Amino acid sequence: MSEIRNKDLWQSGQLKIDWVRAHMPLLNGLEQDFSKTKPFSGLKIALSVHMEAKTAYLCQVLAAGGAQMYATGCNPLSTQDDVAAALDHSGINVFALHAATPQEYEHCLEKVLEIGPNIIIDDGGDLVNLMLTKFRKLIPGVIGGCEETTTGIMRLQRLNDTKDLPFPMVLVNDAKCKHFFDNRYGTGQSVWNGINRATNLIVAGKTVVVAGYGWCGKGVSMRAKGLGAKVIVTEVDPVKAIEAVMDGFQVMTMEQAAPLGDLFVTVTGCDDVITEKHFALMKDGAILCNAGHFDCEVDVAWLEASAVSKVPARENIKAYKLASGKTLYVIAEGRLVNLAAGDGHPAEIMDLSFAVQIMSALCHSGPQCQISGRQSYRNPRPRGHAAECS
Ligand code: RBV
Repeated sequence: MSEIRNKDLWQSGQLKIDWVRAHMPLLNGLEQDFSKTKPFSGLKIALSVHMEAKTAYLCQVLAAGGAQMYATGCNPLSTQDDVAAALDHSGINVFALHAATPQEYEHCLEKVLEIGPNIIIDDGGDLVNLMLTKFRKLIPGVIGGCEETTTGIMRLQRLNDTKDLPFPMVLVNDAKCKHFFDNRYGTGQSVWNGINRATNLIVAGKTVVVAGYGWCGKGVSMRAKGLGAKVIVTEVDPVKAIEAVMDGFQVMTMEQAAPLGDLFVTVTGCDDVITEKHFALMKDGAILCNAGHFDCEVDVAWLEASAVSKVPARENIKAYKLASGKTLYVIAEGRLVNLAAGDGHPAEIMDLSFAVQIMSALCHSGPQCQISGRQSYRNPRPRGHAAECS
């Protein structure tokens, strides 16, 4: 039933899953419990999360709990085809293709929804959005769901405000055990891993501009400083801007930072953070990337339309030569660099995040925790497991 690029890749994917499994003790414990208690027995779960090894293991733990799993990715570039093949090989329905076109990406989301899920596990909000547009007739079968990330929560909040959210969603990102660690230390490490793998350049001595000083921006800035960069933060929220100053960073507007930066990282969750007016001010050779959930922060569309030439500079890096004669480099099409040019957050971090995710899904799984209504829910306290959250 799966739709993946190449089933023959499964052994390489299996090695990746085996490695992370050995570093995810919370999920190991849940897997053991679930194989006896089967809390998701009889329930269909549709999952849209970055399709790499830790996510594959998450799917296997939910399946060990009795869930019928239907899994897809949540970004065309974060899907790893060998991992998708290994997950399929383990008997789970997977619909995910690396470098999917927008049509293929939506098709995969449709495949996991058309089975009529009871629980939705979403990262970024695409699955819920499609459920509410193309699959409304299946809404009565949905008990509820969970949302992994800040951007998805912002989308849910808008639906909740207009009373258009027809089932409860647990906001996993709001758990302290999620955003304190995943957003800050996870993003802090994985973004630099992605940038370093993509560029193979020294960070020490470079001027790095980090746009956004939320939990993710804090982590990216802290690790840039640790690698020896001169760090400039741009931040529109005045309180967070003061926090960045107190943490020892230079804070200024993107207009002021644009001519100074060697490397730019956007991590705001907002649209159009770096646009034409900033490109015009940048140094020849500046490198740009994004770590926010969607590829809307760096205006890559403008570069695509306006560059006089665009050529690959290295795997995962494209060089845009502008009419002014300067060249700007964009990593991974402006898609989230830690997953599109790396393997995502470290296993121990995702162990914590996915344990919270599983505890949240459990809230929808049985009569012991009935929640109803048109509402999104702050993360609940887990019952009797190690993943303490707020
Ligand atoms: N994230 N997942 C990974 N599976 O390797 N890495 C990061 C992984 C999640 C993280 O929890 C964040 O909230 C979300 O991706 C952004 O899409």
